Amino acid sequence: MTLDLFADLEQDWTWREELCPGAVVLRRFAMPDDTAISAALHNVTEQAPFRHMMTPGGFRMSVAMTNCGSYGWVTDCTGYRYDTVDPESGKPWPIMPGLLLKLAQEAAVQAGFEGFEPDACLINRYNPRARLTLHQDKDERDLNEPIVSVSLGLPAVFLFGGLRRGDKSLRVLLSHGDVAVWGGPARLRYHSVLPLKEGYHPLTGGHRINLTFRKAA
Ligand code: MD3
Ligand code: FE
Repeated sequence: MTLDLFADLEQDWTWREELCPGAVVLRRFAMPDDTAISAALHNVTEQAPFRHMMTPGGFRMSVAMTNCGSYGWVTDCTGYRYDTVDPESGKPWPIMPGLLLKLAQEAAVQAGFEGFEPDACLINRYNPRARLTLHQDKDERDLNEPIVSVSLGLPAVFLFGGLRRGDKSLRVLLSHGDVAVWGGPARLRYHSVLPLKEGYHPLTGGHRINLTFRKAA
């Protein structure tokens, strides 16, 4: 009796929330590895520091970004693309840490996407008031491949829309350790992140970090 009770309690550290067909949030899935993830990220950002990129429209992004993996997502006055080289250094992006790759693949399997082999990890850093305006992720070559997102640090309100820009959206709070996976019928849904509220998190201080694992090529 007592042993069964402990078995149930031990399974409550993570749970899943289906947002719609093809999109699921694995709550706190990354939490057991958070310090190791943070250490791996520090190593990446030493080689490829966070920077505020420019949109093709001439705006400086409020979210600071960098990448690891064979490909990195970049934006400049000429447009959006995936590039094997960091334009700031002229060097290849840092290697995707094995721990991060494993986490993304385990999350993909949990969400029903077997055989996910991400070759790009976009790393977003939100300061207070930073936000991401409504967009679709469609710069990847094969849109049948899912995307896995890992949220760390301060929570953010994520707006999960439909397949058309004007569709009504669902508000989802993404908190420390939450992993979202979307693909299939949800792959091209519009989404945005509301301006980050000020706060303090023991792992990230005054920031929110979001990692998105993609198969770019
Ligand atoms: C999209 N990042 O980098 S990922 C991006 O929190 C990006 O930094 C956001 O959008 C961030 O392109 C959000 C979380 C997410 C979760 C579920 C989704 C994005 C989704 C479901 C459908 C489409
Ligand atoms: Fe996105």
